[in-house]
Formats: sequence, structure tokens, C-alpha cells
Amino acid sequence: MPDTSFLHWPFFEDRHRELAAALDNWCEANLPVDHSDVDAACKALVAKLGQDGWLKHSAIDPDQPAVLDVRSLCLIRETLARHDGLADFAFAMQGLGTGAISLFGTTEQLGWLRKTRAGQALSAFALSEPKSGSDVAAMDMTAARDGNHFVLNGEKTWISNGGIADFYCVFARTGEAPGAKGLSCFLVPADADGLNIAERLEVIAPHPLARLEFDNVRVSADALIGEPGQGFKVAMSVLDVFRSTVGAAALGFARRALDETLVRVRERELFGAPMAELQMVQGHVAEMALDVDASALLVYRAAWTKDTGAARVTREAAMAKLHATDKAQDVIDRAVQLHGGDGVRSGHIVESLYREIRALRIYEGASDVQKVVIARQMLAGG
Ligand code: COS
Repeated sequence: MPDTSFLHWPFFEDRHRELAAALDNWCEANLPVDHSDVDAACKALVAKLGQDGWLKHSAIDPDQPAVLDVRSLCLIRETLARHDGLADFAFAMQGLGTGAISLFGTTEQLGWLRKTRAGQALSAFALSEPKSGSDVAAMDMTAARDGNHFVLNGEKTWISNGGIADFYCVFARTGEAPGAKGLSCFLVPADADGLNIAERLEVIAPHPLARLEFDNVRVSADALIGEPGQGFKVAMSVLDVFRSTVGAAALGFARRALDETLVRVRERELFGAPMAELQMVQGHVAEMALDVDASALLVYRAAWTKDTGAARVTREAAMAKLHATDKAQDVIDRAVQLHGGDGVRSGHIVESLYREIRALRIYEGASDVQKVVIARQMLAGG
């Protein structure tokens, strides 16, 4: 039984406690799913999460626009991740892929959210390129103005949901100024002429991932999300919301690893007594519990700060992501150690957590980038 005492922290309201309990019940009934065909599994997960109402939290309601509730996003990701990493992925990408629309979309663009919130369309966030992942401002992809249209040329890579998404929020250089001030964001339907899936990418915890090629992809000026030249700020604002949720997913993985470990060390006998009686094992358990609680405090501090009206939570979100993902890796590594051979056996939950957690320290800003972001905020006095 997972520790739910954190739900009584002052960051939460009753609606959050109800959401977490209801989703946990849903997860018990519906997860984990079969991962053998990740494309099919993700599509089915999105359809089911939409049908059962969970995706309503992933993007704003176009009929009653309000701000995204980051605490709900985090609670949902934490809970899904505790039960099934692919379910967390499916939910998260519906949020990240539509984040620019939720925050900056026109009335017409908001219309897409009816479909993504119902699980009837899949979205993707297309920022990284072969030569610019951490250094966003160095991107090469261009969007050249041609009358009332833009023509996109270049490549995007590591695009989650690449290959199965119905549309992509794509960042490209429009050239209003050099570097970060010359980028813009576009809503590009997956069936646009010239948009090709160049390569599907296999990773240690499989999920839909691709490299995309844009060969003279023509979109109307209505496809702009936000102002021309404001693409960098659009991307960073989306990441400010979703980075804490990556921390929340890591927290879900870590909590599951801790729970599995508690069962293991109580049941498994070593030197004539349960492992739990060995002080060296207790040391591991204590460190794991401490890391989980500290991560939860940082994640929900960031979410609460955003939800209570802070204009920017760049520092809080970066701290939450950095700490929760790095510490989840440590927690899961200890869980593997305490599970012995089972911990590295294919198909064991702890083995899959060990693979699932690694990418979270890289995507949406690597741990090293989070340190840069935090240091800059501190040095700027913010
Ligand atoms: N919200 C709003 N505006 C922001 C912002 C944020 N979180 N962060 C930066 N900006 C603004 C800055 O204020 C600055 O504007 P002004 O000059 O008007 O003040 C502008 O954007 C440029 O910012 P900065 O000079 O910090 O840009 P850099 O190119 O130096 O940014 C980092 C470097 C590392 C912070 C940035 O590129 C980054 O976050 N990289 C990681 C990206 C990432 O997560 N990649 C993974 C892909 S998604 S899976």
C-alpha cells in the first residue's frame, strides 16, 4: 500500500485528494497494459484515458478557458507512473504536445483540444533537433514567410509520439532576430505534405519516438502559436509547466520501487531473519524514503507555486525535475540491489523501473541544464 500521507500536505485541496484516490482505483482496474506493441498500446491508452475523463486535466477546456492545474497534472503523472510507465507517457504527451496551445493558442487552435482531451487525437512537442537539444536557441530548422504562409524546412528528432501523433507543435527559426529571439511555434498536422517520419528510434524503455523531416512543409500563417519571434518563450513557458510533472513521474517510479522494496525486505530471509532486520538494509530503506519525501516536497512546491499565480516557476520547476529524477534513479538502483538477481531479471517490475527512469534525467532539459537554469535564476536574484 503506497504512502498517501503527502496528500494531507497544505499544497492540496480536497479535489486533489479525490482525484488521486479515484485515479488509483482506475489504475488498479486498467493497468499495466501489454507493452509488446508500443504504438498500439499508446493509442489504446490515450483513447481509454480520454474516454474515462483523465485527459481533461491534460489541456485547458476550450469552452471554459482557465489555467492548467499543475498539481492535478503532477498527481496524475505520479499515480500513472506508479502503475505503468507507458500510461504515464501517453498522458504526459497529450499535455506537453498541447501545452503551447493551452498557453498561447488562438480560438481556432484551441479547437484541437476538444479532440486531445477526449482521447480522439494525439499530439507531440517538436523542439529538439539533431544539433540542438539542450541549446534550443541554436536550432537550424527554418520557417520562411511566403505571403500568408510559412514554409518549414529541417529536421526534428527525439520526438515523442512521433509517428503516431495527429499534429505537432513545431519550433522553427523565423529570423526576427538572431538566436533565441528569432524562433516561432507552429501547429502542423501530421498529414501535411512534405512532413515525413524519417526514422523510428528504439530506446531502453520503448515508447513511440521518431525523427521527422520537413521538406517544404507549407502552413498558413494561422498555424502560428503565439507571436512571431516569441517561440523560445513559448517553449520555455511550456517547459516551466511540464518540467515539474516530469519530476512527478520520477516520483511515481521511485515510490513504486520503495513499495516493492518494503515487501521484499519484509518477506525475504537472510542470515536467519528477514532482510528488514539488517541495519545495512534499513539504511537503504531510510535513504529511499528520505529521497521520495524530499522529491515530493519539491515537486508539489513547484506545482502549488504555479497554481497559486506565480508568473514564472522556472527555478522551482527546474529544482523539482533535477532532484526528483536524479534521486529516483538512486532509489531504483537501491531497489535493484535489494532485489538481488530478480532486480535485473527481464519482466520484473524493478528491472523495468530501472530502464524507465533513465530518460527522465535527459528529456525536457537534462539534469545539467536544470543546474544552469537554477544557477542563472539565483545569480539574477530571482
Ligand atoms: N520563461 C519565459 N521566458 C524565458 C524563460 C522562461 N522559463 N527562460 C528564458 N526566457 C527568456 C529570457 O528571459 C530571455 O528573454 P529576454 O532577453 O527578453 O530576457 C530569452 O528567453 C532567452 O533566454 P536565455 O538567454 O536564458 O536563453 P539561452 O539560450 O541561454 O537558454 C537554456 C539556455 C539552457 C536555459 C535553454 O536553452 C533550455 O532550457 N534548454 C533546455 C531545453 C530542453 O528542455 N530541451 C529538451 C527538449 S524538450 S523534450
